[in-house]
Formats: sequence, C-alpha cells, structure tokens
Amino acid sequence: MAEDATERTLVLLKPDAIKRGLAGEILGRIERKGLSFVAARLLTVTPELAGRHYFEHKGKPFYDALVRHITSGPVLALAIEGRSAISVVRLLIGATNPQVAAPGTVRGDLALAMTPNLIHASDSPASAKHELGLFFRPEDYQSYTRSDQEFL
Ligand code: FUP
Repeated sequence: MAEDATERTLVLLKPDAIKRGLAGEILGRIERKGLSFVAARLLTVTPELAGRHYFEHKGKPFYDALVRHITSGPVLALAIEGRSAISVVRLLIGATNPQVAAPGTVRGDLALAMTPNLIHASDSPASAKHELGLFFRPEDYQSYTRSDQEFL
C-alpha cells in the first residue's frame, strides 16, 4: 500500500453539536473511518479566540453570526490523526451549506442551516498547523496504537 502521510487536523464540534447531543455520533463517524483523536478539550470559545480562529472571515457579512454561534456554548476541540486526515475529514463533514451537503456526510445527514452546521475542520496543512496551535499545547497530545492498526 502507498505510504501516504499521517496528518493531524483540528476538528471543532460546535455548540449546536454539543447541545443537540451529537458529539458521540460525529466523533464515532471519525473513529469508525479509521482516524484517531489524540487530543481533546471541552471549552467555551472566547470572542478573542474566535477572532483568531476565524480571522480569514473578518469583514464578511456572516462573520458576526459566526462568532456569536461559536461562542454561544461549549465546543469540543479535537486533534484528529491518521492517514491523509486533513482531506479525509473534510470529505466526511461535507459542504459548508448543509442544504447541499451530500447525504452520508455529517452536515448532509445531520444539519440544515448554514451557521449552526455542527462542525469545523481545517482545510489545509497550513491551517491545520495554525488552528491546532490555537487550541492545544504540545504536551496535550497522546500517542496510542489502535487495535485495528493493521487495517488502517
Ligand atoms: P467550512 O470550512 O466548510 O466550515 O466553511 P468556511 O470556512 O467557508 O466558513 C466557516 C463558517 O462560516 C461555516 F462553517 C459557516 C459560516 N458561513 C456562513 O455562515 N455563510 C457563508 O456564506 C459561508 C460560511
């Protein structure tokens, strides 16, 4: 099998995911795909952290609603690791607008509205590195071997 890269990406289960009781469902999909969570933190995002995380959207019409939502309740931040983790998680979550996200994806199956669209995932190696650094310290990461490792 080709040796493609093991990557780490940041996933945020947004307040709508937590309040709807969907955290286990969504993390379960990621785990069953064969990816592992290697750091986890349940936190309320401050406006300052939201501004750093969503800096590329500052000035856009939806920015204020986006920050209001991400700071409106608990968020589960996860560092997800595995083979091509960045692009694979993006495929699992589906298109930004849940109304056109493909069935079988997190947003396609479980969400209907644009701002509360359940989940964030880094979209490139550069944004993964930057975003992981906003939520985790180097000592937060755990290392373990999955029992199904030979198939992943
Ligand atoms: P995604 O990477 O799929 O989460 O999407 P973006 O980074 O483009 O957008 C970040 C968040 O902004 C989305 F999750 C939802 C919100 N958004 C809107 O509310 N309206 C838009 O037109 C685009 C994004």
